[in-house]
Amino acid sequence: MESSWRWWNIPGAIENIGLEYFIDNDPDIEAASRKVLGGERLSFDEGLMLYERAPFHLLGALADHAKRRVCGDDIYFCVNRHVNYSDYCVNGCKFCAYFQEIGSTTGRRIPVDEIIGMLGPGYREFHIVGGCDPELNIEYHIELLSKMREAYPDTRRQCYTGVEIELIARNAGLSVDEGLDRLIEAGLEALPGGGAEIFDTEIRNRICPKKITGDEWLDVHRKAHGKGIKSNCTMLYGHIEDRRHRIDHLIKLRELQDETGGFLAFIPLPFHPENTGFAELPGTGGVEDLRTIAISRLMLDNIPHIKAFWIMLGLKLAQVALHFGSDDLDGTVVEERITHTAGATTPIGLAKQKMIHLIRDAGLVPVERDTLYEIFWRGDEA
Ligand code: V47
Ligand code: SF4
Repeated sequence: MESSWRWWNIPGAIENIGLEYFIDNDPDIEAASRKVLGGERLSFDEGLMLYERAPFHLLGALADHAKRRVCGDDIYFCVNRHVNYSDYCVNGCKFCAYFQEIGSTTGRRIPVDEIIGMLGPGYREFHIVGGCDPELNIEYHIELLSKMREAYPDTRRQCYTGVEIELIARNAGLSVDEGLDRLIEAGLEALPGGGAEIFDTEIRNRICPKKITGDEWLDVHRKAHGKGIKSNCTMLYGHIEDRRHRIDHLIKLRELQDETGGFLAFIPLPFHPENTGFAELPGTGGVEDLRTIAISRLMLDNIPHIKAFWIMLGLKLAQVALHFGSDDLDGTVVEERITHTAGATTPIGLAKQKMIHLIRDAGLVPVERDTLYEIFWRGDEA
């Protein structure tokens, strides 16, 4: 399946491929495309211009080029399991269909031993997140982390968004630094990327006014990186923000990455409106999803991995995204409640063999990884 032919490797590639088709005789698009091909960083204006105006196939080809520079034909996946330990949340974000008011009787708050019973052998990662539930104190989380480590020492523990870390620390009367130290000591190995939403203050105040600010979220990750803890980052798009807010968000992530180098992967999350405070919004279309993945790859020239989270994109679009700048399908997941309560129709849980098949079917090479991108198996090996 693998072919060594790449249009950008041909001398004068842009001209050869048909300037009029790809570049559309637009000197701005041509100049920005040449920057990408030359490995130069895009500015805010260049990013926004490409996002808005670049022909669809050009944007995809540029992102694919940038992706291949980092990892060639490799596409990563992880045999992982998500657990949402509590639905209760004090933040009540308007875009969230998942949370339950504290005190309601319909939520689920899972005792530590029950979570341990839900896990099992064979996973490379446990991805543990939940609502901001003040009734679960830091001792609960310390017990959870240490019991996971004891029961499954070889499975990576990627737990708690920056938003949860801040709440867990504050409720224990600790600083974020001290809270992180306690959790790391108990077995925390990496932070997932949730809670970033959109950093722009005006938009953030309208979609999640009670959540920590964008700067505070970035600071939790800065502090974690300073302690040698790697993390992911996300962006929730397709609600009331526009493309300028998205480019601004990507640049803020890029700046922190320049400072710390601690982000492993970026995950763009398309908004699912069902059962949320924005149920009247239409949600994103597939073309916008692919354009967003592509521009993320182009702007985030210092974050190695861009995930196509199949749970939110749908399996087939996630597979196509592997040709638009994504190099990672996330994982088998097993249980995911946040998007499914908001109307995602993807199956919950995907077997490893199906993931391998999807990647191969895209003409690419499946590579099994853990949270920290340690590699266990490559699909081109015997
Ligand atoms: O922070 C909430 C988002 C995030 C909705 O780090 C919604 O590897 C769409 O961060 N429609 C949690 N999105 C999920 C997340 C994640 C997922 C996969 C991998 C990783 C990783 C992280 O889900 C929340 C929020 O931004 N979200 N509600 C909704 N209605
Ligand atoms: Fe709570 Fe997270 Fe939902 Fe916001 S997105 S209401 S913080 S569970």
